[in-house]
Amino acid sequence: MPAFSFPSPLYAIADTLGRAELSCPELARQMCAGGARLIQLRFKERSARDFLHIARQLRTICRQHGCLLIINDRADIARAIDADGLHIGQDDLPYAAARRVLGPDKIIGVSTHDPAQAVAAEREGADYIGFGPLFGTQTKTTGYTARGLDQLREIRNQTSLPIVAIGGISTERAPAALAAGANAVAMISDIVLSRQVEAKVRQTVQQLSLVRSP
Ligand code: TZP
Ligand code: MG
Repeated sequence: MPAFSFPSPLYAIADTLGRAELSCPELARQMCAGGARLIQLRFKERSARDFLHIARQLRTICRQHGCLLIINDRADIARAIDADGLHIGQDDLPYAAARRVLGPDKIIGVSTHDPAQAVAAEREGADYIGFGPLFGTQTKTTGYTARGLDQLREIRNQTSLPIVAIGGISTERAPAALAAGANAVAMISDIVLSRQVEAKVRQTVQQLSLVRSP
C-alpha cells in the first residue's frame, strides 16, 4: 500500500461538544460543504448503538462529498461501517490488535504525546500520528501539559510519518503548527463553537492552502 498522506491540511473532528442545536450529521454536512476532505467522528460517552447509527450517517455524507471518514476509538464500529480508517489513543486497542480488526488496507492513526510514543507508533506500522496537546485545550482533560511548537519540531525530526497536531488549534494558530512540521491540524472547538461551521471551515481550508508545510 502506498504511504498515506492527508488529503488536506485540515483534519476536521466532528464532535458536537454537547451543542443541542447541532447534530453530528449536520455538523459533518457543513464541514463537507465547507471543503473538509477528512473528518474524524468523535462520539464520546454514548452507547455503541448510537455511535454505530451516527457513524453510518456520516459514512453516507462523507462518500457523497469525497471526504475520508475516520472513526475515533472504536475499531469494531470502523469495521462495521466500512470507514476509511480508525484513530486510536494510547489507552485504546493497541495498534496490532486494531490492524487485525480492520485489515491491511484501512488507515490507522495513533495519538502520541512524546518522541518515544511517536517512534513506537511508526515502528508498529501506524499510517499517521496525532501529536498533542499542542496548545492548551478546554475540550479534553488530556493529563499532559501543552507540548508546544518546539516539541512538535522535535517529533518532526524523529518520524517520517504524517503528523496531525491537536489541541487548542484555531484558524489563526494553525499556520504555526504547519510551519513547525505538522502535515495537518486537528480542530474541534474553534470550528464547532463558531456560529457558522461551513463558513468557518471554508475560511480555514483557504487559509491553510496558502501555508506551505516543510
Ligand atoms: N486530544 C488532544 S487535545 C484534544 C484531543 C482529542 C482536544 C482538541 O480539541 P480542541 O477543541 O481543538 O482543543
Ligand atoms: Mg481514543
